[in-house]
Amino acid sequence: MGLLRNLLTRTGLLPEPITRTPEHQAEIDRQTDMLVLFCFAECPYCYRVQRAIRRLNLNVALRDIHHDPVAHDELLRGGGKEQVPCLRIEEPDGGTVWLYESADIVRFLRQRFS
Ligand SMILES: N[C@@H](CCC(=O)N[C@@H](CS)C(=O)NCC(=O)O)C(=O)O
Repeated sequence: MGLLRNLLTRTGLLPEPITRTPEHQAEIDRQTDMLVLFCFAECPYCYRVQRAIRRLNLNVALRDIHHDPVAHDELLRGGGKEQVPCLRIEEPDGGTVWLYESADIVRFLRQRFS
């Protein structure tokens, strides 16, 4: 592990991902295929959610609305507002939930994937 990475991990800035058996991770990966996080790089609330994603070792697709105009339009049309972070959840029954608020997104991810 590099020095910087080591320092960031020890100070809690870069949380160590939890580990799972390959089978369990594959099942989690299958479930997280249904998730997309709309965000942008300079947003501290997005960083908070991305830390949780890293900690929980989730493969969640990221869409940067400042660099992806299609993602920007999708968020606005689907979620109803331009605010990030927003987690798009495609439910097994075909429904779609647009979950705003970093604290609510982190709570959802922890409840579902801890
Ligand atoms: N309370 C929200 C705050 C999110 C927020 O303020 N995001 C900013 C970017 S850092 C944003 O999207 N602002 C544009 C807007 O609200 O329309 C959270 O915790 O997620």
